[in-house]
Amino acid sequence: MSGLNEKTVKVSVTGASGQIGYAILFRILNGDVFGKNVKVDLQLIDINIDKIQKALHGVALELEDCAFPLLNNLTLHSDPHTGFVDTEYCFLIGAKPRGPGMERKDLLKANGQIFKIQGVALNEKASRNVKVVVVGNPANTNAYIAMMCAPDLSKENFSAMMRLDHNRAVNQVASKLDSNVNRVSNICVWGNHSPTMVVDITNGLLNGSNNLKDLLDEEWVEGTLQPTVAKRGAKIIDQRGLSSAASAASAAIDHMHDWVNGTLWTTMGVPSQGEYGIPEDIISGFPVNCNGERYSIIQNLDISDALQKKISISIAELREEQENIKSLL
Ligand code: NAX
Repeated sequence: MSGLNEKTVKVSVTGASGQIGYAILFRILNGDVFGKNVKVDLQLIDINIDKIQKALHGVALELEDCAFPLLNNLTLHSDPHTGFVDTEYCFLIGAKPRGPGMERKDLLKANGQIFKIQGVALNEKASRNVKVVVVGNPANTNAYIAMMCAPDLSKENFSAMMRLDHNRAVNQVASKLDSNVNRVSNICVWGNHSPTMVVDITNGLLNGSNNLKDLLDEEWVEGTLQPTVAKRGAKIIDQRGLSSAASAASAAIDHMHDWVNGTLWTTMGVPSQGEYGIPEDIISGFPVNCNGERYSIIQNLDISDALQKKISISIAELREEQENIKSLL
């Protein structure tokens, strides 16, 4: 008896030969998202350039060499139309990096094209219940583009990764309070995955009952927590010489894990339906809970005027990004 049940899930990963791809695949096949008894059909996608496809084949050799019992089938692709066939869980990681002299809006357009093609391919080929998390930057707007290019899928199938920002905030708070991350809950990061993101501890708890607002002074929250989270990516590039990869992969694992298995409270970038005054279809960080099937935005939270003002700045940035890619849709 293998101990494995009959369930097999179909998972697609784009940008699979990149840094984050290299860090995430081994975790997926270790059972960190779907559990230790669920087999995985893994569809890896990267661009059609010899060097990159060769690297992808190299990654595949390593995956085979791990002898993961959960690996049911492994296929390699350069076309999302083949890589997304029947996919149920999709990690959209691949994106163009910002090149020298490239403006943010040029990057938006270049990556917008990628996510347009991928949205169309998901619309045609993916399972109707596919869960998509976009990691490739600018993640929120890329997720918006893919969502808008997949009109036959529910908008709820699409999300952007804000979990790295969330995890960074939780870690900072736990370490400030000399506690453990699993004792800190109900923190959220609103807005865009960019330096305008807004860390919100208003409803945060320590040990499930002590309000973070009573334990952390406002000066530290504003002057240390918020900028530390907002500038963490830049600090990692400065120190490591490369952008965050394993922590980003870990956050994507957490994001999908909680969406699939359920959670009482986390942050996901999901399309607004007008909640908290955020315009419809903007993909913003929201506090959500998940019941194992679907996520729900947590409703009726108190938002102070000061917090609302900061969220509005991040939402204005997202609207501007949408404006920049309007011609693609
Ligand atoms: P790498 O440059 O190491 O890898 C990117 C991979 O994507 C490459 O293998 C490339 O060939 C592939 N790719 C490019 N276009 C593609 C396409 N059309 N289809 C399939 N694959 C394609 O970058 P990496 O460090 O892995 O980062 C990937 C993305 O994640 C970047 O856009 C990065 O900015 C973003 N990040 C997002 C984070 C978040 O919190 N949302 C945090 C980490 C990371 O910065």
